[in-house]
Amino acid sequence: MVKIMNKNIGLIFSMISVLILVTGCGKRFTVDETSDTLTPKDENLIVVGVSQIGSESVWRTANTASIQNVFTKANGYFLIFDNARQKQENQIKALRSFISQQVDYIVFSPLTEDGWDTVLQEAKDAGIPVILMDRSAKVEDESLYTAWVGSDFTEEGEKAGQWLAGHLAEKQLDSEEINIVVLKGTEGSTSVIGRTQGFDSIAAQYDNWNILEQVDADFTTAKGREEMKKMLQKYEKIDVVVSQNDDMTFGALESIQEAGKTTGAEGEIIMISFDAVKSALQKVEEGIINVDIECNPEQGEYIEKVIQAMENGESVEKAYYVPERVFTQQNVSSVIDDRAY
Ligand code: GYE
Repeated sequence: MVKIMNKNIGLIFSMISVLILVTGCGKRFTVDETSDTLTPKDENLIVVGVSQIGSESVWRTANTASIQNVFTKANGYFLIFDNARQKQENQIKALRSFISQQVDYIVFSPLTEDGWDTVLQEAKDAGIPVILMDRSAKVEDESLYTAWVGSDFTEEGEKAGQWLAGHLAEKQLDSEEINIVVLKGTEGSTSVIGRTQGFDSIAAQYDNWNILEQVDADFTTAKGREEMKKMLQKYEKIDVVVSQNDDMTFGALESIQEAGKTTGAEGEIIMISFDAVKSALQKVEEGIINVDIECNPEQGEYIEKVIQAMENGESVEKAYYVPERVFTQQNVSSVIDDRAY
């Protein structure tokens, strides 16, 4: 496993150790620029089919943009992009369509971890390498995909827990009873599994941390608002909200304000969020969100490096982790202006 740093990505990719050798040999197409359809003449564009989960969050939109910015005709690619609108059946349909079009590579972000063996076997039988992006797939046979590029979600969850432990110690609240609620994203997704496990592993070390409830709010603002409202009615004392993405945080903040409570640096409720999109970082700066655990959506360039390595007949690693940081009021100002999403 490799942690990718922006600076030395080229070096890392050239030093990649032997794991799997996949050749990107496939069809070559020419693109009819007027109609944007493919014609199976011999040309140099690499055809990449991308199945995206949906557009549930700001993070997801940034992730899509990073793919669309990299897989351009100017860079030598023909991109076939499909938005599955949060449905696994749509993703399976998209993958089958990529297979029948004999694309050179399939890139996809699995909605949840289960249920991919059959369609990935079909891709393998057709000789099309599959690169997983962001979330992962639990498959019986690991050779059903070539590589995965994404975040260390367990580490993200641990960072949230470690930050909370430090914060409570600083405020001399480490022997108080601390009531925590968790807004979870899409059930069964890699990001939720990792962030939950990571945070829970830290929570287990503190007897005074009391996780009241972990609810599914599907990574959306509307659900975050709705679920937070219910919990505020149910529990009199909530000290900490752990929200597994910024979009749910935005909804939760609305419900908290409506209930007449305050959050953040000087507030009653400690807000912990994930993703670190620009509008959330502004709330960190304003002291409304205490901490935002970054999840890096800009994965297109890393996926492109994997494809280039395969095109050159080089071996690639099975897993690539993108670099990520933690933002609080202390360090957030320097990054806000440059945030593209
Ligand atoms: O945190 C959330 C998105 O899987 C990392 O999915 C991704 C998550 C991200 O909808 O905002």
